[in-house]
Amino acid sequence: KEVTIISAPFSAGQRNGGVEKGPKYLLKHGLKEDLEALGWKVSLEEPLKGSGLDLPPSETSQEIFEAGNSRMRNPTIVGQATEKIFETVKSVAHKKVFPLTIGGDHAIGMSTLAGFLDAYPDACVLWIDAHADINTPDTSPSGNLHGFPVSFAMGLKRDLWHKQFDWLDNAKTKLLANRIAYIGLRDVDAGEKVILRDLGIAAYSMYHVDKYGIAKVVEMALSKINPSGKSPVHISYDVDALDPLFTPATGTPVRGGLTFREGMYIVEAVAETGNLAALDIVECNPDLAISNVHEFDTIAAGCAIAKSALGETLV
Ligand code: DIR
Ligand code: MN
Ligand code: MN
Ligand code: MN
Repeated sequence: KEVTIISAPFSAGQRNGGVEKGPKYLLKHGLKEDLEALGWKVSLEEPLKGSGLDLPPSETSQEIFEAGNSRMRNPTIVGQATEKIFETVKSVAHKKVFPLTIGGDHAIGMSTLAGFLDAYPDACVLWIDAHADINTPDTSPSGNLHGFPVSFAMGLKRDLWHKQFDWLDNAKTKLLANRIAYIGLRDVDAGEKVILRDLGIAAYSMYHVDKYGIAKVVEMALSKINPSGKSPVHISYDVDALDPLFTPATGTPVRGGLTFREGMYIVEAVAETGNLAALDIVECNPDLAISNVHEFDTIAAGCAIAKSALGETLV
């Protein structure tokens, strides 16, 4: 049992400063020690260290890349940082070590998906999020690259990309539409809805959680993306999937989210299958906490996701 925590203090995929502090806070809260207490051998990788790519938006010049009716913000910095994180996730995954990537904003999802799929071409993905993060340069209302990682990992609208994302062409395996399912959706952009529908992607919104209950939703999601029950599962967990009651310190909170227990149940249930082989925890932004309680709750929730995913049981 070996896990590498990949620290990704990165914020250029969106416009709130502070999300780059997520890894530091999660580690200070005791993430590494908690996993060691569960019997894991834990190491730490910091692919952005010394690169200057970990600065908050206020300290970097803002770039907008436009082509026709398509747009993305800060492609140079995001492209450089995500390539470095990709290389690290890829090498950890090829060593058969569990990559636990902590953000940082969700733009790093393109790195973790591409890196994990490079080592495990049959991998499938659960994307736990209020948002679908499958915008393309011509659908994004914001241009923020944390809203793009799924479409990049799939290679959608490749001709509209900035050249800084050419590294994705070197990733061995593209994410296929029948290998990803969403849970927790409740703020999906109009263009994203079209993509989800056209590609037939399994998307369980909060409506489905209410209707079927979380246990059934997890079961349905896994049977769609992993019908054999034998493929490794990557969970990319945006803490804004949880209701803002539980993770208030995040950049794009949306009411009506998962309860704390529903959120933990998802990772517990996948862990129980024995197939969970990679995890991302992203979008903890301590600067957006308006009280110490907000900060504590959000960071504690991030750590709880990691513990539940890596084998902590309640009794
Ligand atoms: C929105 C917000 N769909 C966008 N995305 C967020 O800007 O593309 N993802 N917040 O986590
Ligand atoms: Mn989100
Ligand atoms: Mn939105
Ligand atoms: Mn997200």
